[in-house]
Amino acid sequence: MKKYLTIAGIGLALALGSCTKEAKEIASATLNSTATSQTIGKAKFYSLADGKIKMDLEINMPERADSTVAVHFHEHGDCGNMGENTHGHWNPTNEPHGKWESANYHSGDIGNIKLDNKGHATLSVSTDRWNTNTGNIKNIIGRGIIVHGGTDDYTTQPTGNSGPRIGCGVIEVIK
Ligand SMILES: [Cu+2]
Ligand SMILES: [Zn+2]
Repeated sequence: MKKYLTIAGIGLALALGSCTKEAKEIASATLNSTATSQTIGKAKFYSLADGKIKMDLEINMPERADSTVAVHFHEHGDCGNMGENTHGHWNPTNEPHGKWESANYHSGDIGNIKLDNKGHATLSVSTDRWNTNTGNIKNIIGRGIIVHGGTDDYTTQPTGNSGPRIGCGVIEVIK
C-alpha cells in the first residue's frame, strides 16, 4: 500500500511540475483607485504552452459591492490625470469597440465584470491577441488597464460608454 502511495505522490509531483512549466508569469499590473491611490486589484499574465497569454484578474472594491464595472486595456501606461493619460482603448488591429470574443473588438476589451456583495471579482481570459514581444503590435507591456465605474454597452464607439475611470494600472514585464 505504501508503495502505491509513493508512486501516486511522484505522479502528482510530475503533474504539478509540468503545470508550472506551462504557465509562467511574465507580466503583471497593480490596479489603484484613481481617487485614493489605494490598491483595488491585480492582473497577472502567464504565457501558456500553446502560445496564448492568460490573464488572471482580481478586483477588490468593497465600496462598489453588488455593482458592475468595466475593464479595458488603454493605449498608454500613464495613470496620471485620473487615468485620462492612458488615452483611448488600445486597438492594435484597427477594429471597432465590442464584446470580448464577438466578431470584432479591441484587443483589450475585457468588458463588464460583476462584483459580489463584498465588492470582489475574479476573471480569467486566455487569448492569442496578446504577447510580450518588443516591437510587436500585440505587445501588452506598457499598456494601461482602466477600471470604469459604469457598464460597457459594447456598441458605443469607441468606448462602450463605460463611465468614469475609477481604477488604473500599467502592465509591467516580470524579468
Ligand atoms: Cu476603458
Ligand atoms: Zn474598446
